[in-house]
Amino acid sequence: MSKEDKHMKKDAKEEQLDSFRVDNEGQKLTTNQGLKVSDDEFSLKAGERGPTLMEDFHFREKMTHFDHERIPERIVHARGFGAHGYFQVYEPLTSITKAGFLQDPSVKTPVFVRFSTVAGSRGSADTVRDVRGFSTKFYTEEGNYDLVGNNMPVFFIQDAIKFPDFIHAVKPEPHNEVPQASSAHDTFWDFMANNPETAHMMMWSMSDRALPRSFRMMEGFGVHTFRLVNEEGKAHFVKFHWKPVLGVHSLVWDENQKIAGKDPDFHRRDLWNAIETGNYPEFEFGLQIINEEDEFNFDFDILDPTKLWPEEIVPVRKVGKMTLTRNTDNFFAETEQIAFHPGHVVPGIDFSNDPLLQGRLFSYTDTQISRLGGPNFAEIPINRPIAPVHNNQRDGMHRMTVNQGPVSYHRNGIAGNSPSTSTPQEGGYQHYAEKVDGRKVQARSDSFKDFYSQATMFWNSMSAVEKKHITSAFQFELGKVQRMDVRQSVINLLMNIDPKLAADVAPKIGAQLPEEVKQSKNPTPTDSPALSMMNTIFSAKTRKVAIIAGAGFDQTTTDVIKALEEAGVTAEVVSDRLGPIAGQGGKEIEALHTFLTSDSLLFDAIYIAGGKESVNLIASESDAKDFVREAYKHFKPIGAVNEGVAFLQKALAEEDLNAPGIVTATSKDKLSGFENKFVEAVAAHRFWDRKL
Ligand code: HDE
Repeated sequence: MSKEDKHMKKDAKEEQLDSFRVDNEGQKLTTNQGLKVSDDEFSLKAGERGPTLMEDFHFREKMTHFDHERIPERIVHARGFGAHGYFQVYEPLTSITKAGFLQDPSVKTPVFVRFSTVAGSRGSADTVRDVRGFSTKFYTEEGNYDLVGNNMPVFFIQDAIKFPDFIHAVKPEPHNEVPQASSAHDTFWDFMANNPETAHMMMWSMSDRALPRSFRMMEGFGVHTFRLVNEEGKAHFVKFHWKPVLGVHSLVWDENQKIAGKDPDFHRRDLWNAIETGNYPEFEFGLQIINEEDEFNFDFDILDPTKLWPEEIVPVRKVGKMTLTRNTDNFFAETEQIAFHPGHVVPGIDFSNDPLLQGRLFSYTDTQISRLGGPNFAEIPINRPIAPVHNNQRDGMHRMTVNQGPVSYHRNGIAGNSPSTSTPQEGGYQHYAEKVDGRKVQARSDSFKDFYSQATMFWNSMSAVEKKHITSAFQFELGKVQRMDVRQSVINLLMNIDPKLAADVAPKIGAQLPEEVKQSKNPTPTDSPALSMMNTIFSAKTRKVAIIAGAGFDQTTTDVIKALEEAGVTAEVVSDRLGPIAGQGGKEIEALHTFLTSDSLLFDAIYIAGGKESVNLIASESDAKDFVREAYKHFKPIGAVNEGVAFLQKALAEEDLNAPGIVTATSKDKLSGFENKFVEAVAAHRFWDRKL
């Protein structure tokens, strides 16, 4: 954190958290009763070699607390990582919503964001093929507003009643608890094949969106249709979006699998480091808005959570920005204990009848009661609103509030009927008075029955590279499925999305290509360019480059490091040893990694320094060539000058040296401008045209 930030005015949430923070530094060790402890190493025993005595209250208190340190992990989204920040609206949104935090661009609303994977348990790896959760708690002056979204705009199922079934299918299989954090197994694909409403989301989860490079480089979506309501009571349907300022970027599948072993904390480390180094992650807040009168003017049902609103038809209006500026003090107290709920809303934000959303409105409070041990979880510091809380709810496990006075009921005369309700003008929440009329039925609306049009639209919107990745994702995932009939039924389903895709997958998994194709009936746009990650923002900012250098590196090395840093790149030296290393001309750089402690998987690009001595040292490291080859295989930019190029020649096949994204210079004239070219290559991220 920079000096300036440290002195930034604390926001209301931080001030509130201050009263709960405890700093042990310089303090005396005590029991939970505040008694000073004289010995914390040896239990009280009857003689030095005798039995421990029950009387040792300090031992018993310490051990009892330890025995109960764990709480149940979240049933889904168990593995997550969070940070604090703030949100600011660009302009007053008065015409569409009365939500207070969306009115004044000068107001910074404190937020806490938790990113997560869905299927894996708390200790699983970050880089798995999965949907990512993207939950934001806005601590507004009107109470907490939670936007509990994902990094994909649609969902697997249309009705909440299927959620337990879907989650049972995706989680490790119950008889042997295998596989962890993976969808590549029979029950997941059996569910997909038997529930064709999953078709659209299946395409998203087989796409590169399921393999984010960083939490900082993912979009976020509210998924469901919500309502925004203004002061006059007029409502609009909306979809919520988060657009990362750094663009949407992914890793390749091979990298994901290997990083899961090399650095299971890859995403949390990335977020933590970005914030610590002042590279604050930023996300623009976007709205897609549909007038209530237009509800039925689309060829999809706007209540169906397996459908998105193509941005080309309903543009995303960017209305604000969220900046994450502060890491947590304590993972458990903040990230683990935070409790989100899509039903935590403020005046001006309301729901739609999306049957998935309606079910979520029940589930989230319910789950916290077992996860956080009772109904008082809203009193946990991270969950407390900054708005005052007054009501007649009382008691329960772990109650912290000391409510005064005899009255705990509404309506009362003794306390003048306080706490009193508020009119909408005073800020009282009023549900949108939607007219509802219908028979009680258990049914799927006919308007929800087109499962394939948007799945096909998604496929059609992909670039050739993205299509290739999706095809091999299906080949991999279905290749892990043991039951032939399950593999076959997924191919049958794929035929309805794209017969060519089905044809490319089927032979690899020993399945047959059925002749009959049940084409979808509803016309939709053939593609939506906004869905392709090729149309995102590309930048060198915060990319991580490995500088491979040993003692005696040449003088260009520090110029390259400087140029990279000026472009906002993080350059870290990988060498044969850790610590300071001396180069030509008295230059010194600090090696943060060795080939043993690091891997090119953990970098976005690599640079091989020149200097004969340096290159000789690097060449003597047995892992150095693999480091370079793997970066090549993962389409990463590789830079080298002078003797560094000679090393590159040894590491790569001759025909690969002129491949896209290999930036080299040996002669003096070529050296001028090298830094810019290399920075440009880093900004381009990956070079997909390489032959492997
Ligand atoms: Fe969740 N979901 N969900 N979900 N969800 C939970 O709540 C649930 C759904 C999402 O960082 C649980 O506190 C049902 C869609 C995120 O703490 C639980 C249904 C979307 C998180 C729950 C859905 C989400 C959760 C588990 C179908 C994207 C992590 C622990 C009707 C819009 C929140 C918890 C965090 C967590 C239920 C579907 C996002 C059990 C019943 C769709 C990001 O309540």
